[in-house]
Amino acid sequence: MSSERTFIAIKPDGVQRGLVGEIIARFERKGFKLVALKMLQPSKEQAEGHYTDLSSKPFFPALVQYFSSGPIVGMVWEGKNVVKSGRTLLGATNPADSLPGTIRGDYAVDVGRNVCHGSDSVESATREIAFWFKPEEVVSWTSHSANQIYE
Ligand code: DAT
Ligand code: MG
Repeated sequence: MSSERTFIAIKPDGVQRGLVGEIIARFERKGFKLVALKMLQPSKEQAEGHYTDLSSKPFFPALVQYFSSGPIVGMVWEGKNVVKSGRTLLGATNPADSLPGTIRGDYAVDVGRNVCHGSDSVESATREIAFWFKPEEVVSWTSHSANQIYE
């Protein structure tokens, strides 16, 4: 069984709109395993560090302002192909293009308020998990359901 991991965050709009439980439930029901979780208020510096690859984009200042505007819920989810599958659960970056059934397709309208973040590659996931979590905050555990989810 793969132990791939991804960093998923519920952004300030998702927290303010009461979507924390809904988003966690979608990853749980899919069959992925939660291995780390924290609520925190990102500083401007943390927001800039998280989105460092986008620092040259025109929307970067607004993105940083938004991401640091309220509490977020950061999580690490584990499972087979969880990086790519997590992106599928989130939906396209711009909610105008996100399909119904995805989180952004169901709950968001504007690209600058798209409710959730998910790592876009295994390399990004490794960097983001290390950015937001200490190693001891990520818990390795065995799910009772593992044999029902993986063949
Ligand atoms: P994603 O969050 O799907 O990985 P991204 O990494 O390209 O997308 O961009 C990070 C966030 O920046 C995205 O969730 C919303 C915002 N963003 C992206 N493109 C944007 C744009 N053209 N205008 C405004 N905000 C944008
Ligand atoms: Mg991204």
